[in-house]
Amino acid sequence: MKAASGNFNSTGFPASYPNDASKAWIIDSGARVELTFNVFSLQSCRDCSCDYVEVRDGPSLVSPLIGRYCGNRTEPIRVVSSDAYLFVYFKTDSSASERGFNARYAQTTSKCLSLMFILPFHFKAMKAVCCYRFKVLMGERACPRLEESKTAIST
Ligand SMILES: [Ca+2]
Repeated sequence: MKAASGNFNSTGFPASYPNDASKAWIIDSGARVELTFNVFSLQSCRDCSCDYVEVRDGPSLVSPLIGRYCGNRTEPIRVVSSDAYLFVYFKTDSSASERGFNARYAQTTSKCLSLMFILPFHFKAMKAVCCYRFKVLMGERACPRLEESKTAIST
């Protein structure tokens, strides 16, 4: 999707998504992009192994993983890329489906905005900033590499 902003949904949304399906979206917004899942309701399984959405910081399935999401979220999931691209992959297994998701993306001019980031696997909300830079922990220094930020997440 090559546009400054746009919307996309899981297949069939707001009706239940199909089983045994997979679909990928590549967002190319021309600038750093903020992606928000406003509605998010997927089957919930341990480690998001049944139905899930993966978001990657770049244009392909080998770009760094930002998070794998599943379950029913009452708070929006927000992700900010470090460049113009995000890769979104939606995968479902052979049984049980939910309503799915509705997502919106838009260019963001903010250097590192404050956002609520929901940790994959832990369902734990924390105040964070883009590039996984934790404002509270790390202050206003430059964005760390992903490895470094994973360390920050786990502490
Ligand atoms: Ca399923």
